[in-house]
Amino acid sequence: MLVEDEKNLKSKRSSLSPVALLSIIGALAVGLGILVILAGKGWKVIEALDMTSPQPTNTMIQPVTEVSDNLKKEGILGALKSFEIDASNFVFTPNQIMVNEGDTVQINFTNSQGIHNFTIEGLNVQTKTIQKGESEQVTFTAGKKGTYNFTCKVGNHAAMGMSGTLIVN
Ligand SMILES: [Cu+2]
Repeated sequence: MLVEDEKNLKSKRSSLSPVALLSIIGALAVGLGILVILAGKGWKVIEALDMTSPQPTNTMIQPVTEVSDNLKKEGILGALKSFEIDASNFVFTPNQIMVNEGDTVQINFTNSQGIHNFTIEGLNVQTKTIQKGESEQVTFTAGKKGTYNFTCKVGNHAAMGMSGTLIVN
């Protein structure tokens, strides 16, 4: 068969000599090899990007809103400071918030995982215990300078990491 084919090619004076055919096949093989190598490198880059960074131990945010400055000037109230605090197993995010003495503090408490509540020791602040996907709002006046712990009172959640700090300056 091969010999016949070669004879046919020669007799038909084909424009593609066997040498030219081999060159093309060789070039295609090299090209395919390069593609395979590039694909491998691309995959490694994706794997590297996929690595999750470690969780920060301390998180802190600025209040979402800072309004009622007029009331503050009038000496009626501190500023209204609103914070979003999310609970999950077993951490509050953020776990540190800072306000000024006399501020009205509004906590929008959401739960993205597990069953939790939000309690501030020594300030008589406590939300209901809520399920995943639920939220609760609690508002209080930061009456006295100091550092207050907030915790989740469910089971041993506080000991497992569900505690944070409210700083009143
Ligand atoms: Cu909890």
